[in-house]
Amino acid sequence: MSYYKVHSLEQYFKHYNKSLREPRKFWDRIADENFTWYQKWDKVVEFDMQEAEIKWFLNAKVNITKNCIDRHLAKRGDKTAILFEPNNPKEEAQHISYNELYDRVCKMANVLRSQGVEKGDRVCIYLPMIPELAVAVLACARIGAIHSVVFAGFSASAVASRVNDSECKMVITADGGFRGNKTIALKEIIDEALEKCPTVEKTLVVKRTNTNVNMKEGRDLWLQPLLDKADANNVAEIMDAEDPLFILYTSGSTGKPKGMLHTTAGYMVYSAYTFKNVFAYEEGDVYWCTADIGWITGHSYIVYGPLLNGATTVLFEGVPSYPDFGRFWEVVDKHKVTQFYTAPTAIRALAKENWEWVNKYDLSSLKVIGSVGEPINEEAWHWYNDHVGKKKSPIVDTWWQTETGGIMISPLPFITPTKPTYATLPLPGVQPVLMDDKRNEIEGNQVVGSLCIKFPWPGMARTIWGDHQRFKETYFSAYPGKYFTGDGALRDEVGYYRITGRVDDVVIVSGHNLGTAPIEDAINEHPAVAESAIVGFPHDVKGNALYGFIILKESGESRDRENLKKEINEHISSHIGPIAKLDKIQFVTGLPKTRSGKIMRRILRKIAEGDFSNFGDTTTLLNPEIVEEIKDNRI
Ligand code: 7RM
Repeated sequence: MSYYKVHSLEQYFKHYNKSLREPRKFWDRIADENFTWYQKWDKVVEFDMQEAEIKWFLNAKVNITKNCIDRHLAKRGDKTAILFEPNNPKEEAQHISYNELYDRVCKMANVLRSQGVEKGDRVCIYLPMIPELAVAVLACARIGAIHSVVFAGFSASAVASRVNDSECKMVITADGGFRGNKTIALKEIIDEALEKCPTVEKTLVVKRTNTNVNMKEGRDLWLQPLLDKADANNVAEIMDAEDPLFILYTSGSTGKPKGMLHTTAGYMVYSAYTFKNVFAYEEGDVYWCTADIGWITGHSYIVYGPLLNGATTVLFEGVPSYPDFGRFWEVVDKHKVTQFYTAPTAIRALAKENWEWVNKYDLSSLKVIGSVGEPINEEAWHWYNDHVGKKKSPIVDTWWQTETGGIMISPLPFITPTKPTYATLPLPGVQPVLMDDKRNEIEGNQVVGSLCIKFPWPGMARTIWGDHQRFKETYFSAYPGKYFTGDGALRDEVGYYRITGRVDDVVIVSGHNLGTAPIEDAINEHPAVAESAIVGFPHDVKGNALYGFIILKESGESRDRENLKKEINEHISSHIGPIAKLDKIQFVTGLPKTRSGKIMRRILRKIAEGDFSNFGDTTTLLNPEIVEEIKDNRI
């Protein structure tokens, strides 16, 4: 029996139990049967969860790009690997076959080597969502260079701090990038960043927007002429299972971003296995994840997971609102997309618009639709289910983190019955537990607690670049011997998990623990409300009280504000209880969000407290201007 694919609910439980009883045998079999190795492992896993030391597939030798590309060439050489859909719908889509991807990655790998990049060197990739981004990532992996993709929306100072933290030797960028009706001057941002980056020796520049840029003598090189001269064959570097594959920065709760380090073999096995199962991937599917490769979702589920399975993966350069709010659905229709994976923030933004934008297009190719990045509220879940999935394509609400490398808790489509707002069951190999304040494991169902994982899985991050102590303290100290996710969750009567949000989003009002997510859910159901964020602020009597920041729908704009406030509180009262009523309600036109769509509650909390002095690390903030507006109108 193969463990690579789960085919039924009964089999899910079989595989799950196998992975509990014999995790080594379970992963051994998956790794053995589905990848090509130069040399197999001596031992499946070795770990010390107290010291945060984890190793998988010890002493195995492998190259992830041989598994993503080379091994598919015999059977799928002409099949489309990457389907590039440009920002401008009038620009032609590009179908890059596996053969062509091989050529492009080999050439790029040879260019990197000829420019002095060696195994173990760090390369910062700061590119828009164009094929060169995926090619650069894979070329690094091919020669054993550690890629550090920085989302091409970060500011110069954010780039500089990431480049310096991991001492990158090279930056790969573009003259500019297209995003909706804007162009972004990427090279200019890099020029500014590199004034403070002494370790960078070379930058390679892709031509995308044809804007004029400064090329610094001795440092900056146009990429295309180098590629034109490069050899289209490249012998992949033989990597140890635990050699670093990439660094990806994720914002910490304070100060400096954390460079999460992922290694080679475990990440490969885990991203491939989870992709296959969570998206019920079958040969011939056209899979589309709308994330940016600058986030972990793009690493695992645009590049590595799909290519490891020989899939066709759509790479979309644009945004959901350009040229209009039908773009996502136009692309699904145009390329007959079978799996569509996006974030609740995008779903909510589109749900605010007329659903005619969806109905204009034929979405009948869709089989599975997914959600990732934050808790999906009930209203958005239903909109997604009704208008996009047409109640026939299951929604996979996938819970995971940059740190976990791949999806951890999610329904398996056509196997696990879905339940709105629930990520449902752990994937085989994943052992979640809920912990109480006294650090005891909470047994049984219908319980809430802090979400931990009590056994290692292959895809987990191994350390924070340059700071193992911080890795240990952040993830392995709160509950000794367990990985602490930082999220809270509830387990319902059948054992389904619902992620309620970061544990620090819990507010204690008059001694009651209130998760802000369910309150936001309730508020968002009010017909006049588009989106909301709730935080606690100190209160003389209650200890804490609740402050609500609320965005109205267009239809709510004309309503009397005082009446609306009353209605919203009555709504909360009847949905959750009077204890969850808001003391203060401020109507806002936007919420401070990270570039990946997560609300930065830390900033809202400061504003609610009336402390405007130090908002901490705001480099990941997408819309700094909204902070000023919210501050000015604070109640
Ligand atoms: C993949 C990703 C991780 C944090 C995580 C959660 C939240 C992600 C869900 C979710 C509820 C989900 N990586 N989160 N997915 N919360 N339901 N399906 O987003 O490192 O950027 O963020 O995102 O709080 O800890 S991430």
